[in-house]
Amino acid sequence: MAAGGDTVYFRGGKYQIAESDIALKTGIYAYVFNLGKSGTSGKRIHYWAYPSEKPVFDFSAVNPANYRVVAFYVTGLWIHFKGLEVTGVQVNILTHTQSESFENRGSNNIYEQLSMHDSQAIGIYCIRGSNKLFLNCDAYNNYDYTSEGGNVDGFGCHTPKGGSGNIFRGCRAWFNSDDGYDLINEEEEVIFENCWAFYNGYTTKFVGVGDGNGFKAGGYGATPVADLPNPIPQHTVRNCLSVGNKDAGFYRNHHIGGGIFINNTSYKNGVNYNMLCRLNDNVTDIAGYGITMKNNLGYKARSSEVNNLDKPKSFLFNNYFDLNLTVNDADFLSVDETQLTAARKTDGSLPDITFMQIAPGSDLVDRGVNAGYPFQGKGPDLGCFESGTITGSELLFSNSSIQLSPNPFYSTILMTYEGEFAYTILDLTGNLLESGNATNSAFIGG
Ligand SMILES: [Ca+2]
Ligand SMILES: [Ca+2]
Ligand SMILES: [Ca+2]
Repeated sequence: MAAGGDTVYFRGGKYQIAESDIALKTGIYAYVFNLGKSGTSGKRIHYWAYPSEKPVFDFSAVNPANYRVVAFYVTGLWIHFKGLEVTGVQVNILTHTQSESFENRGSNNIYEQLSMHDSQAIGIYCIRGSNKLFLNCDAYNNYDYTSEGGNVDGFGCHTPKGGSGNIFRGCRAWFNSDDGYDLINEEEEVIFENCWAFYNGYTTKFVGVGDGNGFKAGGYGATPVADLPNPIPQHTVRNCLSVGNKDAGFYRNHHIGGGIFINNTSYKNGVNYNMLCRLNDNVTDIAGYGITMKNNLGYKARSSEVNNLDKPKSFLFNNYFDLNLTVNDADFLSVDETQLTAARKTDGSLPDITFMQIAPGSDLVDRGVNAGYPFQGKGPDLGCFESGTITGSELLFSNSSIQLSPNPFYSTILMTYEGEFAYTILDLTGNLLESGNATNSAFIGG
């Protein structure tokens, strides 16, 4: 049996899962793979694709009558999934229901380079656990055509109080029949960085099905006030891209106050930015207040660029809707949406695309305010892609140390590393600039 620090490799090819493989049935749930075994602090159990191979887990033959199907049920801690593909997860209940490709209940887990697609199930459904990283995952073509259809999100994060430190980075969600990312019922702050959402709320033939928000960043539905978290968490969405979703690109979903949106790009959504909030009673809908928005960009909303934003009661800096500028196709290197589904790079990171990249000479260049993140030129550009990206940077791994030698040097560096790490920054002549310790990631310098 795997223990902390071990790696279980899955060779490439198709794994046809059978109904007899169901590990556990409890209540209305059938859990196929029951992953309750934990690693230990800093020593994860790794369930990884064998290098450069693609294992595909096909659940299309698992269809137990009257059960919700959870393909991977993850209650263990300190687990790292990487490179697995999950498809064909079924729904067989005709009334309100849901199935899930992954359900997470453990803490300190990493979900990396996973692909959840062509199922009737939510990609990753996270309802317990803290300090999880969802890195470079894709959820697409997930549509429940058996029951009501509109309950399949690409990613859902709904952890109760204590489930803090959850981050989505470099993920994509498209053609999920409900929302791309959904945080309704999330009781701790969640961070989205460099994530994309497009064509959610539609079938692959663009038939409208569910809610269809790219980023549903909050809300508590009809939850009574006494059951709400205190304080109400305020999620951060930055450097994210939302395109052609059925409803809003970025949506507050009746959340109580607040929320942080920095350097996002919203294009051709029903509403590009819908900041609809509620008063503390969680009943009275009201225009968004206490919202922090910096350097956001929108273009070609189908019905409205910005809805439900109380500008005097929010903290707005250098957003396109308040600046004296014109956004048109000439501001971008490309408006070719087909680039959104380009293959990821070999390290799993998002593909380099020209779509929505700011063209040289555009009046969107350097029009942002310094939001505390790296930028090129005199200021951040508007939107999710900073122009003039440094090339020639390199990462050299030696033992447990990393040397960064971009030229010229960023004033701030985001270091992402699995587990705890120590860092020391020296200048070219060997003088100590900074040192410290961090877990998973750290912003250094600035
Ligand atoms: Ca949803
Ligand atoms: Ca322009
Ligand atoms: Ca700039």
